[in-house]
Amino acid sequence: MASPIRILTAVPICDGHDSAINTINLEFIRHGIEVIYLGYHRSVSDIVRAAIQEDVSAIGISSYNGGHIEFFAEVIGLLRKKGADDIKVFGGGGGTITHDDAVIMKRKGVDEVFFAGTSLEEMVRFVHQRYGKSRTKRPRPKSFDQQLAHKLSEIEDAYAKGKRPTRLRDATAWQALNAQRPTSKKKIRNSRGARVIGFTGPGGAGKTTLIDELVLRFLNRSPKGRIAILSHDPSVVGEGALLGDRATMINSQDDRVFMRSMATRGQAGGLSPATQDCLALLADSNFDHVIIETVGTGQEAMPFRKNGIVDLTTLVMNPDYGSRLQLQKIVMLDLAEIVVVNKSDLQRARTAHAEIEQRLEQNRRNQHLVDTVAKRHRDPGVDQLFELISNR
Ligand code: B12
Repeated sequence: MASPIRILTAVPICDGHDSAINTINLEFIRHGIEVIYLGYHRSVSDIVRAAIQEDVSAIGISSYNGGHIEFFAEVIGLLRKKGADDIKVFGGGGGTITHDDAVIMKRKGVDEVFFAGTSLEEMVRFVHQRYGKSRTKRPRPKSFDQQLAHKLSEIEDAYAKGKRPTRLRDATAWQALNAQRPTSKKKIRNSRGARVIGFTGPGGAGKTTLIDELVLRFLNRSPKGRIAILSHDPSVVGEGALLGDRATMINSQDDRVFMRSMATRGQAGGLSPATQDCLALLADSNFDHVIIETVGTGQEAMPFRKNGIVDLTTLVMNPDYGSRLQLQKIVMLDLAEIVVVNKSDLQRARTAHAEIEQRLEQNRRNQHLVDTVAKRHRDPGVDQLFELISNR
């Protein structure tokens, strides 16, 4: 089995027409494609950075507000400049892109432009045919991020073929490359280098928004620091996946943040078969912190238990977990060092805090309980969580 095709989709800057791409994304994932969705109102540099870090085969742009000839050309130009012209560009924009425009766009390097009336089936077929072949001849990476992205793909590809990757073979070269990178690392918590912080919790608790707010604080506090995020979303029937965390992460669209989205590819429990090796590579890569986010998990999940893959575990809860009895069943309440009640502006949050506090007291483990409202800028609860994570 080869890895699924990975593509990035986005809507350009100053454009809020996302309904078309939302429909197209769902059709792609139903047909085995992994789609990293960046959201709307996205700049050329955000799109190219994400495409390189995610090591996608192609970028699909949906453009309705005009300026498409220039925008598509700028994406292609920046990909070339960054040595990533193996990443192809295609897209559409209904009737706003004329046939004459499309001729110019193709001359400038766009693979294909889809017009009004094209069936979803036709677009899926195009992606499978054009981007389905494995990319054997990769360009020589021009940057650290590009090299890292290629290596993460190698690990995922090896697992897709049922093998464990042989990445340790060139570990020395990797370490030498790493040594050239400046780092502001102050804390070395483990032999691998970076501190690995795990975030887990039920779907909809606000993990992604919370991580994005923590990243903002990290970037402000460490003007030269770098952070990596390994984010997971579930694969669906048909083996595609909508990897949508980037669309929520606004502050993390920054050159000092390396983010990689992973699909679970059939593994239960919140992570992918390749997670552990990918995480080890990131932890070896001179980031100050590595954040790992699981998919939304259930009561019995213990995603980070295996081989102590994280240094610190944070469980993010929604105040609406049901009755107090439900708390007894959530295994991570016994294991997490930090428990966050996010959305603490909701009516039930005070009761939730009291009930979870009582539940944690039974453990006698000195666990921390923090209330946050991640969607609120400068939330004091998120500040408190950031200090807690930074100082532990
Ligand atoms: C729905 C819509 C809206 C909705 C958007 C909702 C949303 N969340 O997306 C709302 C009402 C919010 C809206 C707002 C505006 N809109 Co409007 N909108 C449309 C409309 C009617 C349909 C677009 C659409 O989604 N079509 C459905 C898709 C599935 O079909 P399609 O467009 O034919 O696309 C095909 C292919 O191109 C392909 N495709 C499309 N994208 C991609 C991407 C990839 C990767 C691939 C493979 C294929 C592909 O898929 C389809 C296959 O058949 C168009 C008019 C039109 N008929 O195109 C105007 C239109 C795009 N809007 C327009 C305008 C002006 C606006 C506003 C500025 C209006 C205003 N003054 O406020 C705002 C701006 C919004 C913003 N923030 O950017 C103009 C743009 C004019 C231009 N560029 O020259 C249009 C053309 C209407 C018009 N004739 O004036 N709009």
